[in-house]
Amino acid sequence: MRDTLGVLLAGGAGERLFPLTRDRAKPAVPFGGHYRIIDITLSNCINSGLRRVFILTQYKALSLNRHVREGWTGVVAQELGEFFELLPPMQRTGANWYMGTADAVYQNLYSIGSEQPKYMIILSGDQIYKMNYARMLEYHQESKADVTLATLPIAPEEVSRFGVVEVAQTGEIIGFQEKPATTTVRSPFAPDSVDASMGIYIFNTEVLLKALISDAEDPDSKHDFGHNILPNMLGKKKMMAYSFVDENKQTARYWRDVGTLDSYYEANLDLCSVSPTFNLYDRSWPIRTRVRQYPPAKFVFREPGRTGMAIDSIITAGVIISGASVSNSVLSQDVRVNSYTEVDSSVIFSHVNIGRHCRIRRAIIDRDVHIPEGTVIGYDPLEDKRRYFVTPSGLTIVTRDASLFENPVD
Ligand code: ADQ
Ligand code: ADP
Repeated sequence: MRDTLGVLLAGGAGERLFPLTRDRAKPAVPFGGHYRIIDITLSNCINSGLRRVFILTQYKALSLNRHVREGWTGVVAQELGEFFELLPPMQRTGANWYMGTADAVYQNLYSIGSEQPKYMIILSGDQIYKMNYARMLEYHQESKADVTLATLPIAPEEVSRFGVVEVAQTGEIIGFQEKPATTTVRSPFAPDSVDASMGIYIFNTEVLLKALISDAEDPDSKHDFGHNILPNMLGKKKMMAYSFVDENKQTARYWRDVGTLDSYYEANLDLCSVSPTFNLYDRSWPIRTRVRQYPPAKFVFREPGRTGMAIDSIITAGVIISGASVSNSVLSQDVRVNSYTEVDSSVIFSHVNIGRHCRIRRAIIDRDVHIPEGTVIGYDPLEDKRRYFVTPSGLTIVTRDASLFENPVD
């Protein structure tokens, strides 16, 4: 991995996670209490021995920048030439911001070139999975590929969200379609499934650089890996599919692009179950984050009608559950839940204060929100829709500017 440079694409707008991405980039959205989504990929980098990573940001990057700077730039040995470095668009090669994923890499050719890596691995900042990139690199080297794409099987109905990879028995890639409406392509290894690109690519550096330079000159290009760079290499370069090996060690392979509010919510609630599919507690594959200093979590009061307790939940530091009950929920740092309140199946971001006598169910509550005494969320869809953002599946998203919060009580 010493010859490999990571480029982590962290600039997507994350529109389908709106309103959680209204003020922050998707990789900066909190996950599992005290993590951000990007921590999962950065942890994979550390655990794989990938210690030189450029993080390309663009969209609403303040919170992301702060998080990476405070939590990650110091964890590698800078004296050994290792780094996790943020690269915002600086209009180096023109007046435009990054146009597409390939353009984001192209605009940083100078920084990349000065590292002189033999291989480059392109990663995405918004996925939840555990992967050892060193295994993928070994496969790339052994198969003498120019490009290797990580793949995993998906159901044919899902192809419109993915790059579809047509693979020969040998593992060689013979076709690629970015997000087709439908496809007749099937996996040679699992005939009911389609091999999908995970958006994770290893390139021999000179192959990628040449492709980026010629793509930049193409006025019709969207400058995107999936739409342009990869299809243009078909038949010209040796492209291999690497079937994802999961370090999570559960029965089914776990990989989620937490792209929608529903999938994001489910990935969080999964962590609360007795046997979660994504294991945060495996010491052989630690997930790290920037941890701020907070006092320990505290649970107080036990008397008829009010018990400070939480069950089947992830509770982080600084939380106080005072005479309230919390179940099946994820609570980020410094949350307060006050007496006679019930919180169920919800994801609560940091510094939220929930007043007394509230009933909250199937909600995501954004940071700093103050929920006034007696608020009911998740029990009356019409009422919820009047006041908050409600998804078609009935999840309620409470953001800082909900009109309700102009007049905080408690
Ligand atoms: P998507 O995830 O839909 O598909 P895209 O929106 O291009 O692809 O995002 C890829 C990554 O790049 C994300 O992490 C995003 O945040 C980031 N990004 C997007 N635009 C950027 C920009 N201008 N600057 C910096 N970063 C940017 C891709 C592949 C598919 C594959 C899926 C798997 O194109 O083939 O199947 O990933 O999720
Ligand atoms: P997010 O990404 O959720 O917007 P950050 O953690 O990057 O948030 O911080 C955003 C702001 O919140 C910063 O200005 C920070 O100083 C402030 N902040 C963080 N923790 C606390 C706290 N315990 N009390 C008050 N403000 C805080």
